[in-house]
Amino acid sequence: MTDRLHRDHVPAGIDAPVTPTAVGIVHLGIGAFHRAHQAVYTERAAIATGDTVWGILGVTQRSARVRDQLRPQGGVYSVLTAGEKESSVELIGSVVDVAYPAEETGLVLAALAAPSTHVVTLTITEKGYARQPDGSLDVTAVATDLEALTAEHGGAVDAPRPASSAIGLLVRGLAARAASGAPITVLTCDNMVDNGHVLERLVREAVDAALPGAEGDTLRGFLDARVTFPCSMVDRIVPATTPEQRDEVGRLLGVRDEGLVVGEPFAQWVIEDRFAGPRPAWEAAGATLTKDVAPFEQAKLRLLNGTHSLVAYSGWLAGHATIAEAVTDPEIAARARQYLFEDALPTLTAPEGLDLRQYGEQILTRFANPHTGHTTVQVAMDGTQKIPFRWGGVLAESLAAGREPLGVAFGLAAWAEFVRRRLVTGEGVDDPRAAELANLVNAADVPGGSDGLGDVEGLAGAEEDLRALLALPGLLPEGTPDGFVDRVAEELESVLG
Ligand code: CS2
Repeated sequence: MTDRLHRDHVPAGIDAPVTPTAVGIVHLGIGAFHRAHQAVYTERAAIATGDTVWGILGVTQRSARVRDQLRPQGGVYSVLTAGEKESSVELIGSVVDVAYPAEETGLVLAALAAPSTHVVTLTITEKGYARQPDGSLDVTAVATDLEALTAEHGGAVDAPRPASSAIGLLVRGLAARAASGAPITVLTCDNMVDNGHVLERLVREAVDAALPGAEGDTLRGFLDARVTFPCSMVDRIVPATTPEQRDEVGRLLGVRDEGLVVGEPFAQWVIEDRFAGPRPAWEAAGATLTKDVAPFEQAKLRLLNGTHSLVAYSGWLAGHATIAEAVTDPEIAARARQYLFEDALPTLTAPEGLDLRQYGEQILTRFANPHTGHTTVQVAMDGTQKIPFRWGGVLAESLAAGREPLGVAFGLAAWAEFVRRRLVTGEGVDDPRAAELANLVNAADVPGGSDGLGDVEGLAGAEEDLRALLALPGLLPEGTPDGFVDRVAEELESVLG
């Protein structure tokens, strides 16, 4: 089978995808998650309303892979929904094209400035925000884009410098748009507390760094008057697609789909209703538009993502390749429940109409779905970026209320031991702060040649490394007492099993 899926020859027997008539959305970070989530809502909203002006220009920052998967297919791809009992495939046409800024920055800047574009969405993951441990913008990480912004200021340049960061690209695009002053909404869909405000602050810091003083006034005025940064909560479990899944769907469709993504049946999107201009009718596809996203966002981050991380680290240490396997291990399940129901749940205020206990149970059931194939290493990546948002609030608020969150302590011990063991064995840690982590772990252990377990140096050595890792700036909430670190250290034994 050599034929490739394409917009112009869709296989028979399957609903044709939408054909957008304009680009209304620029999406930064077109990975699997966006394609299985916001792009699906956009597709279904177009089907429900008949409004086809909300085509998406996807932007892939790190490599040209997604562009090379989707451009030859005219942007069309399929979504495999992998349920407990049955699976289904649907075609999505809302993505019109994908651009790779290393080669096509001009295309993206033009789309961000175009009057037909009304919304920028982002799924660039926590690390994409170029934040320092204290939360402020890491200007060195976006330096080349800030220099380009300074150079571009005062008019479009013929050949814009390739953008090297998503935040930098966004700010340069907003600057290009400020010339016409057309309103635009910047909607982040990443798993961060208060995500819209975080992004707005970073954008403003970038503007101040590149255009300090009066030359930045037009852009600042544009941001004040014409740009909004709503918060949102997104939810759907979307693992990395495997070659086997591509083959399976290829057989089903009769054509090869290099852009296939896989997701669980559940999906949720809660969006703060604060748009600067027109937007797709995402509510027609099941999204919730609300004044206050915070309670939904907190419940999701603390209950779902927090439990996910705990299951990933402890599951990987126990030898489980997938989340589904890990969460059905009785010892890990007990710890997941401890974290969910004893630590996290008491720190939350239920959003209207949501029963948090049921929500927690539903999360455990979703994790146990074996058909998504979500791996523990995938969820374990970028721990330093995720942990503060997932466990930080639970930890600080529990301690302030006089409770010791033992599930959090177990999770942190599992994270530290995961990091130590990956470093000792030479497997490495997939984390933007991996070099700092390696420096913290006792140099004598790395690279270990031994069997890579606690027995490389015994419990005492593991504890020393754990204490060093927990001292990483920005990991634990400020003011976390030493007594709690002792608690985490006490959990090491159970983590080591
Ligand atoms: C996961 C999330 O990889 C991770 O860290 O916790 O990607 C999770 O699957 C999604 O947030 C679910 O909506």
